[in-house]
Amino acid sequence: MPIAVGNTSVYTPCLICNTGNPPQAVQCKKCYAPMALVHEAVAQGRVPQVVSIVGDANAGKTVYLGFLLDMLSQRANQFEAVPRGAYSVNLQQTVISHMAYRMFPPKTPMEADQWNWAYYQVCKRAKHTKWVDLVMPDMAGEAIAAEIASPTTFQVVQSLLGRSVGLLLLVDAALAGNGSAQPDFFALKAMSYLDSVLGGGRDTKIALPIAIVLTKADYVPECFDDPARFAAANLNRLWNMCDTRFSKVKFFACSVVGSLAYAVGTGDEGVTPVPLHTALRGVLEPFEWIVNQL
Ligand SMILES: Nc1nc2c(ncn2[C@@H]2O[C@H](COP(=O)(O)OP(=O)(O)OP(=O)(O)O)[C@@H](O)[C@H]2O)c(=O)[nH]1
Ligand SMILES: [Mg+2]
Ligand SMILES: [Zn+2]
Repeated sequence: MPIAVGNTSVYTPCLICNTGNPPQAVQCKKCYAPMALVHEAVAQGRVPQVVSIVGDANAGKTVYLGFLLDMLSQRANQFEAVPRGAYSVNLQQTVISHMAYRMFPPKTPMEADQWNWAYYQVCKRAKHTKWVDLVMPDMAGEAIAAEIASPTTFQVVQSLLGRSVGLLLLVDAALAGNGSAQPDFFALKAMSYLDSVLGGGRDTKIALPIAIVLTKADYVPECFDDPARFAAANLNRLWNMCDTRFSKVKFFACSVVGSLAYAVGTGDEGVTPVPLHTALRGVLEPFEWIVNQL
């Protein structure tokens, strides 16, 4: 869908922020989204839907998204997923290969031009098979926090959230269960930011489907029994905000490791958790719920 600007040059609008880019551009010059998203969407003849994954730094976004995409490509629970473009496989490959060496993947860099983007065609084999095209970027927690603290510092975050048809908000349940108020405050800020970006009126609740995923639930197993109750008790500010302002919110618990060891270095690098084996619990459910809402 190239658009003509002036009468000489042809620019391609970015799928995420609409900025015109030269046809040979690899990344959008404004938000760094891969221009391959646009080319793929043109080839498909359909505009994909964006599902964003947000959460504080270290909440578990990269690990979660990597495993989710891998489960989808392995046809978990009758899902089928086709990556559109080889770049879409990078994130899943990074996460799986690190975990095979018993390491968690590295922290996502703050620079948006280094984020991994995944563009997948997903469907669930059922009576009425419905394919959905999804774009899911792996954003850095620090960038999300910076944008929430002073809107427009990371324009791409705002453009993405404004374009999203569903949202996964990841919250560190282990921290919250340990009595830290940080996850609650971050999530509360994120929801209030969303409230203003999506611009709901005072009396109308926001209908965007939001799955709140309580990560690292292996540390707090009671989270699996009743995630909503865990949130009401340990993330009370978030829970109240959701109740007042958002109409489609559901809480989920998730964990990707079965057992952990702790490695202590000789220097001052501190203690590193070593994932001894992978045991996925609750990874697919939040995603499936979002897809069912679309
Ligand atoms: N026990 C446990 N730890 C986890 C789990 N998922 C993630 N972690 C830990 O959380 C850390 C951060 O995970 P990431 O996925 O890199 O977090 P992130 O949200 O992408 O962080 P940024 O890239 O900084 O935004 C990992 O290095 C692990 O130590 C889990 O299911 N169980
Ligand atoms: Mg990350
Ligand atoms: Zn852009």
